[in-house]
Amino acid sequence: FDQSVSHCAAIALERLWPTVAKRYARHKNRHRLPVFQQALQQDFAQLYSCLVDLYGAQWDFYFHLEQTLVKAAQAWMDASEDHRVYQAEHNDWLQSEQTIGATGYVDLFAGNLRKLQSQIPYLTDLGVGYLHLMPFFDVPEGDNDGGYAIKDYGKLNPRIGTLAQLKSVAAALHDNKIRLVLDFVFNHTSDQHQWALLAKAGDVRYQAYYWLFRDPADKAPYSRYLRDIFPDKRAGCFTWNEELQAEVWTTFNDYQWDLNYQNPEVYTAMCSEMLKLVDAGADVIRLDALAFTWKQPESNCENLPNAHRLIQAFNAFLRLAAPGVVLKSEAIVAPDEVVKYISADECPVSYNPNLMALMWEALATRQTKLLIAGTQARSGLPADTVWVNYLRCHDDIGWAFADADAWSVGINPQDHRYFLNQFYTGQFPGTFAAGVPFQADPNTGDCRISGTLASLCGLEQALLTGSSTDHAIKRILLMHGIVLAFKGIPLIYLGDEVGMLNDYSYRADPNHHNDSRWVHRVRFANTGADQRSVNNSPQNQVFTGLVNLIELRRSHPVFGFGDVVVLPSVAESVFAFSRTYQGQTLVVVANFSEHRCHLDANQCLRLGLAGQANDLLLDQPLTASEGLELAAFQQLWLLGG
Ligand code: OTU
Repeated sequence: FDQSVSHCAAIALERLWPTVAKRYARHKNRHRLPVFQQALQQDFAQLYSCLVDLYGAQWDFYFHLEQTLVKAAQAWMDASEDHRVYQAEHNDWLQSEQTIGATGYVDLFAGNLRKLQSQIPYLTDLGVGYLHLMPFFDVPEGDNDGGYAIKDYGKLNPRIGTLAQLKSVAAALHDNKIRLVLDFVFNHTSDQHQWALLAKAGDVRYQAYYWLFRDPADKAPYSRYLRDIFPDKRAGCFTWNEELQAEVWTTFNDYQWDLNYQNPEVYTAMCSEMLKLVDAGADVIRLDALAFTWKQPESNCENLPNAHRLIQAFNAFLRLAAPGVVLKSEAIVAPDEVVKYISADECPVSYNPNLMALMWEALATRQTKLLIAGTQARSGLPADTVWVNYLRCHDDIGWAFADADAWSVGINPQDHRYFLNQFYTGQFPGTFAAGVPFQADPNTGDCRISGTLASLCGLEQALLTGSSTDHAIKRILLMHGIVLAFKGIPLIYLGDEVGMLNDYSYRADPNHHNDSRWVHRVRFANTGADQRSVNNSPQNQVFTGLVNLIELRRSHPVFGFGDVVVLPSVAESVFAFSRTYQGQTLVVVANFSEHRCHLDANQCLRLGLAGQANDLLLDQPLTASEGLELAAFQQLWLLGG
């Protein structure tokens, strides 16, 4: 008797298919049924295999399997033709040099969805083809973690707009070749979500949606192993609830209740919630806080094998329900853990926190040895997957480089993180950075960093002290340049393109004062963006410099599909990598120091530079055999034949 997964999946499908076929026999899109059936032949086994691993031992497994299949079928049958055709287009755009990413808050950037629609030309001028908007769903008034404590995934925050407006924005974005990225906040819901309210009212069915502990002894096998994610606000990951007379698992804020994915009903219910994002027009779904979704006793409950299995189950579901929609990983964890989320079967798209943290590290130290060591082994990805490279986002910066990489270049990682925190919070003598600590942990001395790109690069300090802004602007453009030249989707945090500075007004806001990330969540109108057309203003220098970099990237396919190789160290402050595509080679050479740096012919040779190459940035040929000169924070984009 063959009990292999594929065999069992085939039998399960044979048994379940008649239910689906019967249900949609008279559906207006019944002509789509055969295509769905074909897709199932190919992809059902993966869904089945994930669900067997996660829930196979539950007495009602078959019921949940059927539910999942029926939901996928329904999504497939009901989808509008336009939407489906757009989303099913080939995913080449992920790798393309044309794709520039941007991210921001609807309310901060534009006010509301209606006004956002009129800002689309601003985005297309920047070349944006990927737009991640922070969650704008129904949330409790007051503190709601910037939209990450959701009450209802099917309803919008009325200040932002209506579902109809969202759909019209999505259609307008698609008309402009901009893909829409929406958050699936699936690790937790708000404590005001209908499920949480029912749980509090005593409904045991919904109590089983969350992690409730009435007896501290039940909690101990978990709590002993967990680290504090928001130590600033609360010690431990649990919150006492009066109504339930129990502690609730709350990894983040006390009003964000972790969902219990051991319960298969939570998985199927969340599949439906995810489809609401698809229905609204999402092309990419960002899996928020995905590392925390599976819990297991005697483990730290981060990055567990079943967290991967769960994400794969969502991926497999999506492949059937809405092929073409792509999952993006938000694992801001150790580099070796980050890569485990990236594959065609799990998340084809992922933030690149390693590159991000290491670029800031190099900028502080003016040394690139850790940046080189940390990226050399970790930049290549499986086919059809892609990094999102970024400098800033709406969150903090954590020093998520690998300890082993630090040791390999003679750096003590613990001490170094302490130094970086001192440096970026403006406490290290001679620092240029104006950042604010986030979640400082008095027990470990650990913290993370808030602040805008420009403030962290020294623009705020230069303007405040009336000194030259030259180096700060060069740092900003160096950082943007690397992200634009590296392999992956470059992501701009809206406002950083005009050098926005920290906004300290959050300190007077009762809902935000204890969350320093609001220092870099700035109303677009307060970024000085209108100064970008005033010649030689800092905003103008940053904006025009960035636009130039973007235009260059978008005019050379090597920036898209070209494989990346991080080159060996040739000088203390130099970071170099090459990209090759269709016989063309690009070598990027960047100086992370304010001191000029001369590379002689030998050093150039070690970077693979021998004859003449054209520097795209200076728009002139350079002859490497005569050596190369790099000014303060200068980068060269050398294109050879
Ligand atoms: C995410 O970030 C969101 O991006 C945050 O804005 C939310 O506050 C949070 O989840 C809760 O929904 O701790 O400081 O990977 O770095 O998931 C940011 C681990 C966070 C965390 C990340 C989380």
